[in-house]
Amino acid sequence: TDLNVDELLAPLPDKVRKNRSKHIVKKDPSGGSCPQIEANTRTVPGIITQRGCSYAGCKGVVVGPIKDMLTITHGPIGCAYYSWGTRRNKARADERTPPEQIYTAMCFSTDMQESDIVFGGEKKLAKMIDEAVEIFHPRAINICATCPIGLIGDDLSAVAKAAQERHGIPVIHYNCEGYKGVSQSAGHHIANNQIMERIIGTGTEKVDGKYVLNILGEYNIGGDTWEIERILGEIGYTVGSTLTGDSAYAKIKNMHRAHLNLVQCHRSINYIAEMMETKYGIPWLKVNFIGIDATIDTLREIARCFGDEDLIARTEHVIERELAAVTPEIERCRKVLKGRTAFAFVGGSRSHHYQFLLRNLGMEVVVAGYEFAHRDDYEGREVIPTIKSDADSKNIPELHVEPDPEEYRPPHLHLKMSKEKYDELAASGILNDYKGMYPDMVDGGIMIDDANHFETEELVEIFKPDLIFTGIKDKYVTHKMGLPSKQIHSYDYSGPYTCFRGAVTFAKDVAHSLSTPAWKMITPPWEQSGTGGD
Ligand code: CFM
Ligand code: HCA
Repeated sequence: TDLNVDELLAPLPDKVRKNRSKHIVKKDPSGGSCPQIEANTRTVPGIITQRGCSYAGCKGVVVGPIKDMLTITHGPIGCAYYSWGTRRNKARADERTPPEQIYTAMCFSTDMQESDIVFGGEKKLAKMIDEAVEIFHPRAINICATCPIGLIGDDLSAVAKAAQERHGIPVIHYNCEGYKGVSQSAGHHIANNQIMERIIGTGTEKVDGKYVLNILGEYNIGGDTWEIERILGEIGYTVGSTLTGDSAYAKIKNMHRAHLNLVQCHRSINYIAEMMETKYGIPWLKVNFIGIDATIDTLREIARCFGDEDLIARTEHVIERELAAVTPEIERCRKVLKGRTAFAFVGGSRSHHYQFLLRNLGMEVVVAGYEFAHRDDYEGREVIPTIKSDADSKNIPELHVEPDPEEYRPPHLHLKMSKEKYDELAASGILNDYKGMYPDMVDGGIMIDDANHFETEELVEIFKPDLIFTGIKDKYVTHKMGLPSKQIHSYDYSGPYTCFRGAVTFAKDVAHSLSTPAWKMITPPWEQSGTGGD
């Protein structure tokens, strides 16, 4: 299918058409680098997009999953309620965190009322912190701001500081008011800054293990992290901490003691990866545990980073064993799915990652888009210096970090290799880099940033995909069009989808979804006669 972007956008008003055309790029079949795509800019008001807010990115995505921190949403009850458990970031007790110190299944909010909005909410927040400490005795507290808090000017920093002195535990505040940026992305950055300044590096424990890895940008949706940890553990790695799936304050503070940072979701956590590289000399490796071949490539690259022959041999052994266990089931599903096409519309990294898994099943993503990624997630990190900052991006402070006088060590020492060997590895380009989604798109495929409902419907008409990845806002719209949709944020109550076993669970879910005759029985409401259009 050859898409004519002008035709697609023709029904829109001139100004909107001009704006939206910059957010759509086609993969050039004759090769060449990625054309510039507009991203991380304001959505046209009135357009129905899937984006969320800065609070969602900070509380819902990055800090909320830290299981032993009691996270308070300062604001009216709605924001807390709608970020309560819907993301399916799982957590369980472990050797550092007993069950009674896990707060992720609970919901804490100051429940601001009209009089608090008028007279200020600082006293209410301070009282709530006291109450929370008295009842739960948490190790540390997060306070996340919602829109009205910034509007009425509550001084979170002062309240947090006073509470920290009163109770002798860290009380960390996040000025992540919903409007702070154009999407969730702003909230990721705000959360990254505070975690870096207030948590990482404050621990003094040595983390045991010859090869200690952190997993950044992995949130344990549906248990994803646990499957990754199982595989890494069997190869012989120690996972120091994740950020932030099933993570604990008690571990995050010692993250600077790891040897290598793996980055699964680049969008939400690249700031910390980069800052830890500068401050501690810990290199980072972009990984992908979604898809069988992607997992195999990732495991081989991690082993290559340390260059230890034993580790390389154990890696191959685990790959061989896992592959043998899943291949028959994958082949069965592949028979059903081969040759089918899909759209992938997710937040800021899965639209890329899941292309590998679908390819293993014989499927191809023909249209892919992120809700809130930046140009580098599409075009690769080399474009970062050319990204124009605007009033919205200037809203988020850039932290300035320097090598830590005590804790910095050059990267080759972290990786336990000679300077020469490290230079060779660095020259191969696998460290500290992300090439974005474009190189992995199918020839002629479409990348679309911040797609809206109008464009989604039009694109479905044109490409007639067999499957669409969506979130909750677009899922049912596409169902009504007779198109199977996979909720690829929450996995529709399924998962884990990572590594080898996860690929089988995913393959079965998709094969079931595409084989059901239900889709053929649907007549969309707008094609039914006599409904009066309601
Ligand atoms: Fe990263 Fe995520 Fe995603 Fe994201 Fe999200 Fe998510 Fe997502 Mo929903 S951190 S960018 S802000 S991979 S919550 S676990 S599924 S939009 S593609
Ligand atoms: C968020 C969280 C979300 C929402 C998913 C959806 C998630 O962005 O605030 O729209 O269905 O994964 O839970 O992305």
